[in-house]
Amino acid sequence: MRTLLVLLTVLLLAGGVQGDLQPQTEEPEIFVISVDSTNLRFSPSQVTITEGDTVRFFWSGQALPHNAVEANGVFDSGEPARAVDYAYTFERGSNGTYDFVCEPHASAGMVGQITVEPAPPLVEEEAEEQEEPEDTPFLSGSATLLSMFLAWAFVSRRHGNG
Ligand SMILES: [Cu+2]
Repeated sequence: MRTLLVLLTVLLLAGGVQGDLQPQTEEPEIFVISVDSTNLRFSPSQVTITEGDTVRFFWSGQALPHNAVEANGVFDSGEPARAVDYAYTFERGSNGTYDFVCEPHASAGMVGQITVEPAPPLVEEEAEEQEEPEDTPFLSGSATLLSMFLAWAFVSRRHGNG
């Protein structure tokens, strides 16, 4: 009988632990910026991302050498090249607007803009305010089961003693 009680308690605890699990935040994404068929435009030239995301400047076999340099030097893919694979991750707190150019072709209009939106609050921050109604039936179900079992155990013990 004690084993059963332990088993029920474990089940109850497992339910409690499950209730503490928070939904995952969105996975960081990678946005690829390449060069379009005109050879003088980024493609896409404008992206909107979220903090934590990565922008990857990626092209190869280009007719002309290109690079991607942020106006304030936040990122810089280096010397213009026909093949570039350069990634920059916008960390939490980096929200804002970032203009970048291809240095050799900036005057030809080879420019772009990255808009970084703030990331949602950290999971830990919202953990306490978040209600999880879907877990309540299971928890209360386990609690009911446990109290019913305890009552039964109590009664049967009294009968045994009497
Ligand atoms: Cu260029």
